[in-house]
Amino acid sequence: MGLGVTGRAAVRYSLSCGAEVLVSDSRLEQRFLAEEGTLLAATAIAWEAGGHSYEFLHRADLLLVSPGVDLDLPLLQRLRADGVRIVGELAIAAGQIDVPVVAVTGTNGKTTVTTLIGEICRSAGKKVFVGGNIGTPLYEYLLDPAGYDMVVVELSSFQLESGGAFSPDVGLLLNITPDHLDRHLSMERYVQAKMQLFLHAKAETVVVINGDDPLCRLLPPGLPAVVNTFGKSEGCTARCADKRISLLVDNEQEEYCFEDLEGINDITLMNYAAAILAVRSLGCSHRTTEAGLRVFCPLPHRIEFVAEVNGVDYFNDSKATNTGAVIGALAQFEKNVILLAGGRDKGDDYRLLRESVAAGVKKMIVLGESAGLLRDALADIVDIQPAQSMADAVQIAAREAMPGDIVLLSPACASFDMFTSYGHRGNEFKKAVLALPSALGDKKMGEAA
Ligand code: UMA
Repeated sequence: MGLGVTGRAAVRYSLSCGAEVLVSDSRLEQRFLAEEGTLLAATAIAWEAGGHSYEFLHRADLLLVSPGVDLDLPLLQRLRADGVRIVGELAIAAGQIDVPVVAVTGTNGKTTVTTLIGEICRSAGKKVFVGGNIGTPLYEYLLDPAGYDMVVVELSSFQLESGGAFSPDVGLLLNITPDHLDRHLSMERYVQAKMQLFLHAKAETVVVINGDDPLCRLLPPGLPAVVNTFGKSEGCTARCADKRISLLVDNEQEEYCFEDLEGINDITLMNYAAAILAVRSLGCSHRTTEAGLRVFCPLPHRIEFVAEVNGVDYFNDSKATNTGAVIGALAQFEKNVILLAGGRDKGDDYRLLRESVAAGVKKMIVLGESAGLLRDALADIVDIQPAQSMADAVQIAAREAMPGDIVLLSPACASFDMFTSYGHRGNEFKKAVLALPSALGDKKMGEAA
């Protein structure tokens, strides 16, 4: 159900298992055929498009849902009641992976920590499959596991919800702040989805959670595994303070010092601490781990420096699709931020931004479907101006900014109202920044005249 990145891999995997495959997709038939015609012709599978019907789906013994499918749909409830087993790719992978599996979830930082763990393990000589929400479905591993000696997956709450008995050898929960509430409907259910990661943990499972985040501590009762924590709080297994991380390994104090590195901030340090706990439990040495962390380059679209134009620094944080991520980004800049935000609303409460916006944002430029919601939540504390497009937003920001200011795209929303992905949105932002005339100051004076 759903023939996107996951669905296409699910089709290939199911065919490789000898299954008879049916595909159901919500896209209108014309678009569906234009986009998926090649796959459909090559596999000769039965399909329906333009929506999901009981009659078609009831023909299945097993229904493999894509992450984007809402498990609460009445249609799915009816199919479940009639005996159709409904699962996602994690449930299929459960018990089928013979190498160590590391799984990373949380509202923010998942992609960074997944990449970090993968890179450190590779530099320790392991052959690592890195996938999941980061982009490559786990089905791809199941289709061709030869040549890998470990798996690192980024997992979203959507994937965990349909995860069945999946249980990683090392599970990390980085933080929980509001996100995807349009799908989960309440924070309680969102937390519950995240906790699926540990529901089937065994005594030997390595559990790594954010010790500073009370929601991360709401672990399933009777969890048999030892819990490792990272954070600034006293008692954390890996303690972060002043660009340093310290932890006890085999009763010996281990120190990681990043004082000499520019650009290390509290968020980076927390991500590093989570990764350290994971890779040390997998046998990577202190030296390899520290070296791996030191060479790690920040990923695109995460507080990514784009350019300095006329004394103004432009940062692309398009990956910030919820308020928690925006709060984290704003914490990196003291003040004088011109914030570009807005996009497709996911049910977040934008009032959560009030404190950070009041502390450091001098102006907000809003675009996309949620522009009105952002204005309702924040207009009494900050000057807000609407923009019609990304290029328009960047030009307004450039006109308003003074040397020393920061222009930050950190949207707090999904991108799908105006763009195909957060990457597309970030690239459009970068394109607009790089197209700014470097002598804009002169132009501004000209306009004023
Ligand atoms: N579709 C249906 N019925 C539905 C919903 C969707 O037919 O009820 C169809 C759509 O028409 C489309 C296809 O399903 O053809 C899309 O499927 P999908 O939305 O499940 O997305 P995939 O292309 O399979 O990509 C998914 C993840 N997307 C989502 O969770 C929404 C990707 O994460 C992930 O990289 C990929 O699997 C591989 O694991 C993206 C994401 O935005 C980056 N994730 C969210 C996030 O990070 O916040 C959770």
